[in-house]
Amino acid sequence: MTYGNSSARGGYRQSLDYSAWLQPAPLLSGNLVEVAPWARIVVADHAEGVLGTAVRELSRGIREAYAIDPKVEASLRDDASAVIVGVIGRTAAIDGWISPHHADAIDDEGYIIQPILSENRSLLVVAGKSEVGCLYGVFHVLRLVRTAQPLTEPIVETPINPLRMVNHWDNADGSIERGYAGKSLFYRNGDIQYSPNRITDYARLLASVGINAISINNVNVHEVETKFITEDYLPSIARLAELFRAYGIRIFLSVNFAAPIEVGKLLTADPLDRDVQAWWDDTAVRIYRHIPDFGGFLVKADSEFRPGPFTYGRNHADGANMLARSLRPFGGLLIWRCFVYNCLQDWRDRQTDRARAAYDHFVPLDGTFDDNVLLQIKNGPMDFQVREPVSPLFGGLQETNQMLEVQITQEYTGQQKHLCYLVPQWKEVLDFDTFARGEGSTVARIASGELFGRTTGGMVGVVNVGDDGNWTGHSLAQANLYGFGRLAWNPQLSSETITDEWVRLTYGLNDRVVQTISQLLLSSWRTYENYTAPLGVGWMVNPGHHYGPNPDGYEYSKWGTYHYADCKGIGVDRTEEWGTGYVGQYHSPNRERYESLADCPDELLLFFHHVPYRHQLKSGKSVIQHIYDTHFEGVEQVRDMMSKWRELSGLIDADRHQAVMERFEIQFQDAKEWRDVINTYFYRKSGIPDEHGRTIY
Ligand code: GCV
Repeated sequence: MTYGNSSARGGYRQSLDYSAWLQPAPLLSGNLVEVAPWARIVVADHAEGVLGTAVRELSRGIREAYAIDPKVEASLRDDASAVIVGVIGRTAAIDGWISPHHADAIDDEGYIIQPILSENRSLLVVAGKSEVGCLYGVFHVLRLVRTAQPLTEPIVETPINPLRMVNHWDNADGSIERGYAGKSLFYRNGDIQYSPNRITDYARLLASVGINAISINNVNVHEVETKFITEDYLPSIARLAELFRAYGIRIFLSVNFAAPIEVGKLLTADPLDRDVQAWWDDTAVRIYRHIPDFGGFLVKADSEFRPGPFTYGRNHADGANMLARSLRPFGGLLIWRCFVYNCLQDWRDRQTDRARAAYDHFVPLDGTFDDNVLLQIKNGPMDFQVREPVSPLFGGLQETNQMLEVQITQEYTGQQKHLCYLVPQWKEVLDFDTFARGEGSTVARIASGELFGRTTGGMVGVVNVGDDGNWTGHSLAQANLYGFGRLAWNPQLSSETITDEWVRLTYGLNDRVVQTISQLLLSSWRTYENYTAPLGVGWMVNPGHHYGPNPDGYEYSKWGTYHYADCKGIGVDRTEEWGTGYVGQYHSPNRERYESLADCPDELLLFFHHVPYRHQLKSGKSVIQHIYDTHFEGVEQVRDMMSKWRELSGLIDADRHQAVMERFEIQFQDAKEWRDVINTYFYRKSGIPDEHGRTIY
């Protein structure tokens, strides 16, 4: 069941890289922070379950920050200073310290941090309505301690999104689809194998940013993983679930829609067949017997050759509701992905538009999904490109629970070899106004369920973690995981706040370090966009692995991913008047803005319009000159990033400095390749030279 590579790999569990954003504070600040008076005693009414985890995390954090071992006591002594951790209405020691007004402001997972200072004692109360609320409160306290911030005012926090989830695309053979940080943390050689210590360390990283759900296997469910729902695998999965449960994280499984045939030996997987429903009902009973707090199923159906209800002439709601009904008696959720399109398209056909597909499939079904179903919607209509418009399903679906899916793993954004910090991209998505209920109908409000008064909602990220010693391959890619969690907790946080927090927690409090790394992170998405596919056109990558430039790599393929560059111009006409009509899936005024060549934002121009190379952008440049300029500029920006990073030598630890430097060197070489391939491609297509006479091949 377990594997021993954490010790075999020479104790990387002690490395700074491994600690990620949970660095011991003295290491960060260079000297011990003055001991907080409350830190010597931790009061908690018991030390088991998630509250036990909270107490252990708090004790550990205090030990690391102040080099003292706090005493853990069951009740509060009259005159003692202490930190009290407890559940409102249950823990006697917090009675009277929490104002009803604060208590009313939090939900089940929220918390209140209440400092109480008097002449003779100093108390810090960390209270939640549940044990997991206490755990989140503890992590908040430790975040402040670790970044040397004052703890003098009350803090009242409650998560905006009910579900804050990561999806693993891990396979039983240990590989990870689109994984760039080593092998799976959960599997080896076709079996469930893991290091319990490593899983616990992972769970604490996730919980520290508020993640409360995890799906542990690839949405492309292969032969072995199809059997995860059987007695052969459930005992091991239950032990894994236990490790996550200690941190308030519920596990989900991706399931194969055809499992009734492949595992159950039925002749059909038709969602309206009674035997099929009974088979899934039995399966749910079996799973909950092993994992009483099992989260539910995640399903990719009728997508990229995965089986689904279409085979039986049924629709997505038939499929999703059938599974949801098996889970309902246990409080389980059924998450159904909307990444559905025709992946056997003919490139000659210019009317079929992959961008339209999700909306066309799902909007007609709005209102027909059960209450414990959530539709999981990728941020854009295509597939995690460096730049896409927001999926019009947000705002299109109004009577269905939904989740926003983003890709933390950098499939199309440099595969964790390149620095590409995606928090600013996700912020743009969350802040996008769909106008579905007039102004202010943002994606953030839709995903959380608030705008349409839904029963649940949330954010999910395809995670970027593997068994590499630093979790994410590129050390700085840890910031994407951290930022995802923080945004899922509160989409209103700014990119700057999240970035500043992460850098301080991970690299310490030196101002120069904080400013330099923050700036590198915050500019990196735009830099990556500059030297890769321009103006929202996407895709110009090598087929299959999706790394490196190949402008025609997908141009004559079946995947529906075309840019239509010829000698005169480039871009996809998705207008209602002349094109595929995709623009019509947006509400006004987005619809009019995208339809109009004059109003369409530059960065999405080629997503919505086919234009001549000399078409003038709002910036005043022609499309072709913009392409040349951004590609030359992008490479210079990477050069600049490298020199900024070089200047941090001596200010941060040598190991991480060196490892990141090596990644920058790869990024620099690759950015030059991108620049030259893309510029040359467009020069050869258009015959238009660069105004500045720079080298194009
Ligand atoms: C898990 C893209 C990726 C696939 C992925 C798919 C999905 O097409 O390239 O690897 O499959 O998205 O999101 O299901």
